[in-house]
Amino acid sequence: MQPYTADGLKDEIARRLQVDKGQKLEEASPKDVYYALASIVHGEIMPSWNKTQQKYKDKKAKQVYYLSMEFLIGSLIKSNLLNCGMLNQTIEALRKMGFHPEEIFAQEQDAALGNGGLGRLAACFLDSLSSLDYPGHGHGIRYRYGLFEQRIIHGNQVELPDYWLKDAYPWENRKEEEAILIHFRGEVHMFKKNDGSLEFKHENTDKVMAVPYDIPVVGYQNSTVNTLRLWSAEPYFPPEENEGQEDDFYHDLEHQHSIEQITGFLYPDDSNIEGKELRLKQQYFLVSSSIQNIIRQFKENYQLPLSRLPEKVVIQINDTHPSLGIPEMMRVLMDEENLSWDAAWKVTTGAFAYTNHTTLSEALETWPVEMTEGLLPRIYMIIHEINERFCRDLWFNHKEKREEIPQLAVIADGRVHMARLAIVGSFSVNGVARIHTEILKNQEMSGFYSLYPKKFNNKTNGITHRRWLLQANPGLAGLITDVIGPNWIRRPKQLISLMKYTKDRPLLEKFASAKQQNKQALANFIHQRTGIAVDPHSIFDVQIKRLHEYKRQLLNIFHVIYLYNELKDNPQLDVVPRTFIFGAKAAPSYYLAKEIIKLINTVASIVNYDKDVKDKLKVIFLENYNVSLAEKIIPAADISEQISTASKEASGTGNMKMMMNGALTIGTMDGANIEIHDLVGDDNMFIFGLSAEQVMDYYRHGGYSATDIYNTDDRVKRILDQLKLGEFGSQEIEFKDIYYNILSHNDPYFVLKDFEPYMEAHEIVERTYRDTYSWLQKSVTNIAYSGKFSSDHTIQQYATGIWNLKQFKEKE
Ligand code: DL6
Repeated sequence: MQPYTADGLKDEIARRLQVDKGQKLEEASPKDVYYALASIVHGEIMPSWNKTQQKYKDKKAKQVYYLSMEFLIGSLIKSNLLNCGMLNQTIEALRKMGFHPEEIFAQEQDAALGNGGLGRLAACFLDSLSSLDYPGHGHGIRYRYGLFEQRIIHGNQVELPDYWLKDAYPWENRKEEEAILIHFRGEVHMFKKNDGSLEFKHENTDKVMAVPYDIPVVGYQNSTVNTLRLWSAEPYFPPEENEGQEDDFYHDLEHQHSIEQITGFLYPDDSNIEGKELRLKQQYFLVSSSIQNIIRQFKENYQLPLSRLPEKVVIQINDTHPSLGIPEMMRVLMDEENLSWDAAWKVTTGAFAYTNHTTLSEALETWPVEMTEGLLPRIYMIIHEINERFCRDLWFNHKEKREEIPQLAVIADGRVHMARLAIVGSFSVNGVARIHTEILKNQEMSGFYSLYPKKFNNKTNGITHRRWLLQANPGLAGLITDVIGPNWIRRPKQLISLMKYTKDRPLLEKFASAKQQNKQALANFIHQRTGIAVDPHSIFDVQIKRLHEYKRQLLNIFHVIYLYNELKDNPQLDVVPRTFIFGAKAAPSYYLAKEIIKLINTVASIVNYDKDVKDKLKVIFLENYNVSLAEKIIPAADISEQISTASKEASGTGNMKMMMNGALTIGTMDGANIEIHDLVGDDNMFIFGLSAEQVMDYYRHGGYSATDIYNTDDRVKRILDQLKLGEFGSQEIEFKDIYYNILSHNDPYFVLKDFEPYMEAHEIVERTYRDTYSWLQKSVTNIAYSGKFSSDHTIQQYATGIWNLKQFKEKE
């Protein structure tokens, strides 16, 4: 990529404005400048993009395709500039032009094509694949509406549509010539061929065009550019049917609308899978276009028989959502490529690998047989056959499993079980943190684990340190480079060298000052957004993630209420001032989650204006939490709240992002917290609460009574009564559902059970914070050990442990 100087860039922006819009620089708005800049960067990327694809083709490299219903890529302008090696010059050029760089970057609306964890993970993985020179691409959906925009009105979450494409999106290239035809509904006819085998013809189908839009995925200063291919649904117009269309204008319009609906919006729930037919349509639309595309490219590029596809192609499915890819590949191989069942099965199961992201039972997808059969008759036939063969194998070859067949069958109780399909049809099944994988192996999927022990493996999640440290926290990143040199950028595990400096007081002061600047910037942002002045010297205590009962934002706000009560009782209490910062979206239909959002906002509206607590306590709920907001909050965090009910959080990745930015974790032994703990130990994080074993034991055998805690712990009783009696709300009934959910449903997520240990852990947090030197040592220790959680490391593990994929170096 061409090295631009700041002045060269400035001139080029001015030139583009003139040529493309007939505008002088002085007349240009921030949006105009953003588009001119994006077009320059895109132009820089294009040659490397073409070259990379050509190289893969010429060298017949093995490729991984990451299939995901979600890619939460956020904004790309800064990361593209960074990865192209143009970020510093751009900042300088924009300043010279009289613009505030952040204002220009903020013109790009986040591509919120994901709900949270699994979607953001996919985006980090793409970044690492390119940065490590792996031939790896994403396939997803180009939703016209991304995850809803959240507004808080009178404390309530209100959802607005996220029409992120209302302005042109400068990073995508429409590739109409590579469109693919998708078939829904219709009838399947069976014929006997001359050789006696059967042929299936799927006829009278509803046809939909899948049009790809390609987004470049730029590696970090290595000229590798992979592709994120997002599919958009459009009507299919066969040439002969074009005539006379105008006769049925309204019918056509309606038809067109129903087709475009397939990629109309992202389902906004990450844990409770709605059994809507449109969602099933989206899933098949994604996999059919991707699989047809992958097979077409394999045939064009490799000139090998399809039986050898697994040598050159591996398909990682992000959760069960793309598992229809398995029967879809079977369909293409058998019906279009004439492979036998056995040959097709060998290819398919040699190509697919499945990642599980949750053990929550409500998130495990199943689809009604009638719906699947009606919408996808040929696919259903294949799933049926997969199930028949699998059950037969169990019956005859695994006699010890006969009793378990109903719990293992792909089709059972009138439903298609997607996780079972994914396990049966793939060669690898992985969890996303050690404890999560152990729970899959020994509990949730134990029946399958004993059948296929070799399929199961762990791949602990990771995050791209380029976005989450280098780009989001330039102050800290620069300081690290000053101390240990720049090699950590390409080898993040080298952050460990920071351990040599944890006793260097003057240096620790510098770390403190980098954090302080970030806190000041966030305080300014909060003030501008909410009008509330927060003390930048208070502890910034942060919980940012989807709102879910198991993530226990409720426990956090109970702690806030407890502190508030203490301060009301004794306004002179000597406490370290705290600012509690929340960001969370609730699924629109998740009533209790929305009640918890309302509670947080209600508590905030009382605490923030109460003169008795003065500046000792502030509660901030930042609306519309998204990737860009995370980039502002994370560098400023002192405390990272990772307080899920143990056994429930598969991994978490916010824990890793905040650790990497020097926050100390208060958390349960859950998900990847355990692996953070392995590295930094009790001295450098605040662990509390029930273990996963204890939680599971209570679920199995009972023995926990929330009412007993309510009756014996005055602090808990006071808080719950305040909810019920309306102290935190205008009416008596305000938060009764939270109250009853805890007391009548026996506190399913153990909020009361963990309350006491959580309070104690927070007391330790406060004591530790008072000792600035020791706090800074712990903070730097966390940064030093965080390199292990770079997604570069995770991707290396996938590449060697599952994909058998090689880094593609120029010399090869
Ligand atoms: O693996 C990425 C991420 C994990 O870090 C979180 O622990 C997990 O909750 C999340 N799961 C999802 C979707 N859940 N479902 N279904 O985003 O995945």
